[in-house]
Amino acid sequence: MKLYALLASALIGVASISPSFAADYKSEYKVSTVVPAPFPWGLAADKWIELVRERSDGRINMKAYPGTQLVAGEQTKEFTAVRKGAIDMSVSSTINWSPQIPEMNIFALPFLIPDYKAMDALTSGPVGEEIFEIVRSKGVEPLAWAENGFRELTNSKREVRSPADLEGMKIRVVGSPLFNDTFTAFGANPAQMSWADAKPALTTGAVDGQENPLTIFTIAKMHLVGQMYVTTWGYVADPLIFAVSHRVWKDFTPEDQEILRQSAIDAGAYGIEIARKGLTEGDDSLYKELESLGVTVTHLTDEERQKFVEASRDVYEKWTEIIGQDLVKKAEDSVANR
Ligand code: X2X
Repeated sequence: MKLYALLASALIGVASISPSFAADYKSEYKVSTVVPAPFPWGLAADKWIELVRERSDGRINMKAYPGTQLVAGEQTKEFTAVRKGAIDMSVSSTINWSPQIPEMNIFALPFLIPDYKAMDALTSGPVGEEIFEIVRSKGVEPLAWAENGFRELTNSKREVRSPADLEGMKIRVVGSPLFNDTFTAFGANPAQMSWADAKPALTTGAVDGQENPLTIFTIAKMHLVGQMYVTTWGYVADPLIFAVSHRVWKDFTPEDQEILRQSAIDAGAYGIEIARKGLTEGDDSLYKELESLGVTVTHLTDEERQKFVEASRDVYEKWTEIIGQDLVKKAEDSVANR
């Protein structure tokens, strides 16, 4: 008995100094995403997985599960599953987590975020820190930001330059009620559905349009399901968060936690770069690509954009209360001082 105890404590000693014995790691960690590679979102997740594998010498094995298949495609239930440990890790849109974390709606406040600089000022400033604190307090470790992108409006009916053009149009929106309010305020007829249901609905014409970053549009080939009109208005941004459930996070050694975190930061930087490719002043190749597909791309003038800003003002006020006035003020200041 004594010998066993000695042996056991010797083994524990070895375990604490040798990382390969460090812990009882799972043979696979499941990483939830909505879209896979070659969407920038999926590529960012793949990069994270690859970097962690390399840097841990293969000890930490992660695998991407796109289509939010771990929650049967119900992307607004992803956060709860990560929290409970049904999902180990994820690269997630703030939109999909906002039903459980009201503060996450901050990025979807209509026209809060005018440009990429403003998006960066939010994610890498006090707003990002506060959001991470909230996520952490709910049992999920946030590691880094990546990006889905600015969400632009597309439809199969006509060019949209004003709320009047949107009148009565049936638009697929994502699962946060804020999107319903915003599109109702624009005069459209919003229909909430998951990403899995969106493409069939566009194909059959059950809905006329949708809103998503343009990388999603081109890679999903939405012009082939009749989406021939694109309006760039940058009305909301969609950042992504790399996260690990505390259910598994606590099992990693501090060294391995650092590998997971730094790899997420590096994969996030890569993800942001590819999410913006072709959509910047210096490189507008993605807009050109859309035009070459026969898609009408309408860039709103400041005046035209202002009409949408005014139409959504009440929604902004209403949701400021839900998100929290202090956080919204913090965000407005970050944007103003970017
Ligand atoms: O469902 C969407 O539109 C998507 C893929 O952009 C998100 O998950 C937020």
